[in-house]
This record gives sequence, C-alpha cells and structure tokens, in this order.
Amino acid sequence: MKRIITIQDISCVGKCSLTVALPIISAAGVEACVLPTALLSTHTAFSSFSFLDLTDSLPSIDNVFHELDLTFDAIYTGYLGSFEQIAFVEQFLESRKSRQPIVIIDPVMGDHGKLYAGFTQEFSNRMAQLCSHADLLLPNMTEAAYLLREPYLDTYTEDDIRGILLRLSKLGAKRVALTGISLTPDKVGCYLYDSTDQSFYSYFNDKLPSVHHGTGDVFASCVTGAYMRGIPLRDALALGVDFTLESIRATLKDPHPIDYGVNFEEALPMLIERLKNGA
Ligand code: PXL
Repeated sequence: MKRIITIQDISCVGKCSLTVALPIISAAGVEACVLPTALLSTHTAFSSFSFLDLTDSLPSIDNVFHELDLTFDAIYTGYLGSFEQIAFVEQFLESRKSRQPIVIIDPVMGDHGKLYAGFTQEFSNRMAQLCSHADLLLPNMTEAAYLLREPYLDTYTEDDIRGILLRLSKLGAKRVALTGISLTPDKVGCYLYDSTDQSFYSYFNDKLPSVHHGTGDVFASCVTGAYMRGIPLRDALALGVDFTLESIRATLKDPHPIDYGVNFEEALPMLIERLKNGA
C-alpha cells in the first residue's frame, strides 16, 4: 500500500484540511499519515476561531521519522499558516529529495478573488517559492493571481487560462492544474498544463448555482488519493471534479445543510466504486 504524508492544519470543526484529507485518502486505499501544523477550533471563515501554532513541534516529529527511516511515497501540503511553516516544509522536502517522493502542493490562501484571514501578498510571494518544488500544483484562480502577482480575473478566456498555467509552471512546478475553472456558464472543472511534455488537458462537469467552502480541499485530497492509488493523473483530476460535484449535490439534498463545508462523506461510496473500476 502506498503511504503519503499530508502537512496542513487540523480544524476541529469545519470540514477542511485534515478532517477532509484523512477520510478521502483512506477511502482511496492509500495510507494517510499526517503532520498537523496548527490546531484550530474552526476554520478561519467562521466568525470566531482559536489558533494553536504547532510549528515548534514539527522538527522533533520529523527527527523521529528520520530516526525510524519512515518514508513517504508522496508529500501533500495544504493550508500553511506562517512563513516558518513554509520554511519547515522546504526543509522537510529537501531532506527527502533523494527518495524522490511525489510532491503535491495545494497553495491554500484564498478564494473568490480574496485572501483568507491572515494572508498577505508577501506570504503569497513566499508560497510561490515553495511551489517550485511541486510535481503537481493545485491552485484556484485566486491563488494563481496572488502567486503570479497579477490581478484576479473574474471572467476569462481559454487563452487566459493557458497563459496563467504557463506562467505558473515557470515558478518551477512540473504540472499545474487550475481548479474551479468555468469557460461556459453551466460547467466547471480543472485545466492542467504538464511541462514534462508541454501538453494541456481539461475536464469539466456540471456547475451548480451554489458556493461552498472546502471544495478545494475535497478536490485536492481526492486527486492525491486517486493518483497515489495508481490512477493516471488526468483520470485522477477528472475523478476529483466528479467527486467534488457529487459532494456538492449531496450537500444540496441535505434538508439541514451546513454552510461551512460539503457532505463529501456521502460521496465516498462513489469514489470507492470508481477506483474499483479504474476511475
Ligand atoms: O479550506 C481551506 C482552509 C484550510 N484550513 C484553514 C482554513 C481554510 C480556509 O479558510 O481557514 C484553517
């Protein structure tokens, strides 16, 4: 069984980061180890949240991993809350370079043209440096704009998307998939640029007229799980789009829907079924 480690916060309530990554990656049949960077009561879009920074604990955990020669087939990073955490992740990657783990970076920083609470352009500039290590980079349009220090595009053409992807790949990431891309009013999906063979790929499915928090984490976790399960990257991305849509559909069907995340739990059987059939 493949073993991955995911480095991001744990928000006790919020259906994001580790509480999403663990069940989805496990459902994909991949061992999900964790390195929690911070402990929050709730994610930062709630009107109130507590934040315990765990940065100081990370090196001693990492030392034990080295001591026990615990290795990871992939390293998947999500929300990182400080410059120090980015520096730690860089060192974590650097010390494992010879083992060539697959590095998947979701540069979680914002959505809908705005940065999440606590982030700045300066932080995005630092995140852009981390992105140079990615085998697969998974930004949304907001994160892409901040990584590139460009204006956020609310509307765009396919040429705009290809241009953004090419500029993002110049940060050093081997493959970049932009998420939440909509080129027609009724479809949404992702758009990939693979610099190893200079190819593009896109996949879209239905766009529902609602906005939900946490869908980026659901998508990235599904892609990570499927890809590490051995599904070709393009099929893993398409599955990520379909799984996210199924999660939103389940949320909309819920008579008592939550407003801080999606009902990805109800889409897990579909994920397992698709993986059984090779996606
Ligand atoms: O869903 C991304 C995310 C992850 N972790 C924390 C967040 C957010 C988005 O707001 O606040 C703590």
